[in-house]
Amino acid sequence: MFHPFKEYLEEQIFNRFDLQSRPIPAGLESNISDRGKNRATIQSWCYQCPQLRKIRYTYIDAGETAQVFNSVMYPSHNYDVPLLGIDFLSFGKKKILVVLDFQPLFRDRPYQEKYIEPMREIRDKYNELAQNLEMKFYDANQYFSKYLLFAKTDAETVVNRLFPAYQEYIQLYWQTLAAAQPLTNPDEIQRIVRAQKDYDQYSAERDPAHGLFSSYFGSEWSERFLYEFLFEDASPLAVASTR
Ligand code: BLA
Repeated sequence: MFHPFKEYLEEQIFNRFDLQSRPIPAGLESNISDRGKNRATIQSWCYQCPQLRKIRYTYIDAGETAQVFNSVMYPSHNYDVPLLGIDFLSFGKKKILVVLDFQPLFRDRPYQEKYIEPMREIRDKYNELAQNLEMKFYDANQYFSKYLLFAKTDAETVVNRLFPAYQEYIQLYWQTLAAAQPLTNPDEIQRIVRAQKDYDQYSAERDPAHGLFSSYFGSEWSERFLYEFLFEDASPLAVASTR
């Protein structure tokens, strides 16, 4: 269901950036679950380039039962640009949930004006994909922008609306990255290091996918996948943040 989205992303990053492979810890690149009747595969890819220190994406294919495409782009620490977050999920073809956002590292007004306001024009074109759904796992005010796409939708809308919206958001993201001024002040860079690490910690602790991964691949593998690959700058022992 989401293969064209993965292919578009690959075509974009391969042609636009001087990519280098970024290692994925042994055993986490892929897995196959043969529990019961439903075969599920998970596969991940990870790259880096001067502008983006971590580009990761994962595809889960459990046939009709589940299709998931998930990706995060982490800008290099000398850019305060938001992370690009993608989470497209389809369960049994009936339940389709899509989330796409420039995930802000900071919430102050100038940051918002600079990095989030430009999304507005695209978001307004795709109103049906911005449904203001309530978040059960995450806090919409942390690491989500007000122009995120977040919708429960159907297969037809995925093809006809989500795909063009996705392309527009990605193009805007490349423009944003290209226009960003690299930071040189070590204190400012340290602030980005901390903000991206906080994002990993927050995301690892809230991730609603843990149950999904565990059901297919067991809890031990899932824990490693979360803390050693997806959100590797999070610490599994850290006390839950209260911010
Ligand atoms: C929700 N994301 C979900 C759910 C799952 C995943 C299983 C719950 C769906 C449901 O309601 O039944 C799946 N999350 C994953 C997978 C990975 C993951 C497979 O991290 C990793 C491979 N989630 C993200 C990113 C964004 C994101 C980058 O990983 C940002 C765009 C958003 N996912 C997001 C949101 C929800 C969600 C906002 C709804 C959660 C809520 O209601 O609070």
